[in-house]
Amino acid sequence: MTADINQPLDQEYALDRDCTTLSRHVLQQLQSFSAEAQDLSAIMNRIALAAKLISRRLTRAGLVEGALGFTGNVNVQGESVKKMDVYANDVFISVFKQSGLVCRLASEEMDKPYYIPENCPIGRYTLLYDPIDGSSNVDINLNVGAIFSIRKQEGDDIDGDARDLLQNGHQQIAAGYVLYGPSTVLVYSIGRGVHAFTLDPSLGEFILSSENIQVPQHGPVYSVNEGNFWQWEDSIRNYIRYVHRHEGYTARYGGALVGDFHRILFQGGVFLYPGTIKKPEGKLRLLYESAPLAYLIEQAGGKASTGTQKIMDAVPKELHARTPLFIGSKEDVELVESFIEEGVRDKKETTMAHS
Ligand code: AHM
Ligand code: MG
Repeated sequence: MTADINQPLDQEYALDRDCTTLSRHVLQQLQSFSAEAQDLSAIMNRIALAAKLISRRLTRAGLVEGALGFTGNVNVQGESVKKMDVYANDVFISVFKQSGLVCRLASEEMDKPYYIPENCPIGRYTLLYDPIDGSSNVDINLNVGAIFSIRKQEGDDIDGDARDLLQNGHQQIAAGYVLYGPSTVLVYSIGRGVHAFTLDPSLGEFILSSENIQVPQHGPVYSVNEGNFWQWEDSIRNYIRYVHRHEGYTARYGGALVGDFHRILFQGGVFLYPGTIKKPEGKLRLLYESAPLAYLIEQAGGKASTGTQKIMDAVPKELHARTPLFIGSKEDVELVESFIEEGVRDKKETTMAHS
């Protein structure tokens, strides 16, 4: 029998791969041990800890007292709050206490940002997050996620109104999400490509699983809640009619943005959450959902649009501002945009004809 000359190399590769943890990857990416690089690496490490805690609770949710169901309260968005929303929201706050890293946390679940005063003299960062995205999936054991974004604080925010957060998506210095699926996956970018880490439960560590992810320029999937068809503008209805009548399209919708986005990131296609005639701003929140995912998709070579403008350029009027969202492969987002442009043109012509 001949010796397998590849074995030592394979082993070396496997070892190296297993050692590529999230915090090490951030430092490698920045190619520096500067204070800022250490901060970002430490912030990502804390987010990973939050993800592990939430993942642990989710995997045992059916067995744990008080993990499932509603709290009976309604959040600032007017939505019924789930117990898991509260738990996950608090976990993020807890992991950043006494860290010296993050001064403010702004979340979809909280009316106003949460300040950690002991961190503020040195922690000039703000974490924006959606602690459990797709929480209607929680009670039925389907995939959910978390979305996060990091911005640098500008000014002293003496009034505590966090006005400096009302800026476009280019102010983000990092963004990512956690997908709680059959395995727990953390995807992040610090403006140097998009990378995925899978939680290895035996190590309790997120290990690099895909580096420099690029979204295909076109994919077969369109992902949208078609139950809203009756409420949409004609432009979106026309787009849906188009994909129904052309070969090569397939629908996939999981009711949880992170899962639907993850599929598109890896396989291409487009996710749509349009506004309706009555609610043109749609459902998804710019600061906690759309802008972080737009940051990621642009890093992966894709596109994110409100229909008429790049998500990254959109400026929120308030912390909980919403925008329509069309995100994914470049060609597929552009196709949706072309229907919206046509709709705008048709409206203008009708108005002119009536004036
Ligand atoms: P949530 O953050 O309150 O869970 O709401 C966001 C979710 C997204 O994950 C998902 O894409 C969408 O809402 C589903 O909404 P709908 O039930 O209207 O299709
Ligand atoms: Mg959400």
